[in-house]
Amino acid sequence: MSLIFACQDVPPAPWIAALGKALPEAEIHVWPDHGKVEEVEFALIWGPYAREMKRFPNLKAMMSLGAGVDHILEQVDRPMHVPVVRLIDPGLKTGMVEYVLYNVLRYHRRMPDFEQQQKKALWIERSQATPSERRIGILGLGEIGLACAEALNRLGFDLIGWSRTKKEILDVGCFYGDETLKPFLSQSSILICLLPLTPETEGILNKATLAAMPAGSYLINVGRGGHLVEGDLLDALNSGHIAAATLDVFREEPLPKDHPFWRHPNVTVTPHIAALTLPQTAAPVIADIIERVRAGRKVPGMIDPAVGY
Ligand code: NDP
Ligand code: OXD
Repeated sequence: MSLIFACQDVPPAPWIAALGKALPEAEIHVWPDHGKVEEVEFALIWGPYAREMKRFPNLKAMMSLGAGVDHILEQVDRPMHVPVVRLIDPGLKTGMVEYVLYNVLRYHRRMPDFEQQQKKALWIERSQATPSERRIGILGLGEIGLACAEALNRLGFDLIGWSRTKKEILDVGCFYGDETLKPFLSQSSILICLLPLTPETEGILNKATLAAMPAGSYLINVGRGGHLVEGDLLDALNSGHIAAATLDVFREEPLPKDHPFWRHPNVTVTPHIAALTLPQTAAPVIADIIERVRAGRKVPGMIDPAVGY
């Protein structure tokens, strides 16, 4: 059995080492090397390589190197009969929880105000809210949204979440379906986007939905750049309706040097690092997926092409 590692801008050496340990019997090739085409059964993909996988007649699964699979599904000329699997990786989840907690606490404790004050040597006390007085909305209550909700709950925040299907989660006010989106947003004083990018969620953070949020609220987008209509956010920031935004993902990555987000005083930009997929935690997950696919067992993270995630 051989596995192709086709991942853009990801140094392969640590992956070869970790995958070699988790899958001692596998032959691992780094794209464009692929050995004998008929021996390739699995592909690990990050970037625009799904269409290239048509050349492998015995391919059994295309695995994303991350939680998102938009980079695979957008390639409609990929081998459509081959299942697509996302990673449900404990290390990735921990990284996302850390990033979300850090940024929620930064806004909750008004750190951007103090950062601005320090620039002018201003000693000004500001009002403080308790976590229970702060209602936080999470768009997407999947693997990562739920892990963030649990962590924020432990700090005592007042939580609401929005998903496609109905949910009941202890201490989280659950909304589902398109018709509840605006009521959900109208209560989210910090909004965290943890949706997958699909035709239904593309551009979901736009003029109308940002306007539905309370005046002076905050946005943290860690889903995908395609969720956000960038000009609409700039307008909402410039009018003061949205107080500040932390953006980890962008329509164009790397974010172009002349993009206004880089220099906007109320925008924090990070270069798609909310969580990196780490070889040491992901390799055992990948080995488990391969074992399950080969045994014909249920595979966690199997994508339903009909819903797009
Ligand atoms: P999951 O598939 O586990 O969860 C997705 C959630 O979004 C589910 O709750 C789902 O609802 C909800 N959802 C999907 N479509 C809709 C819709 N049309 N309307 C309402 N809710 C919807 O994904 P993960 O939690 O693992 O990951 C989420 C995303 O986070 C990834 O797709 C990726 O884009 C992003 N990500 C970003 C990273 C970064 O470094 N910036 C790192 C890792 C992930 P339901 O539960 O009803 O199915
Ligand atoms: C992911 C990501 O989807 O890092 O895992 O964006």
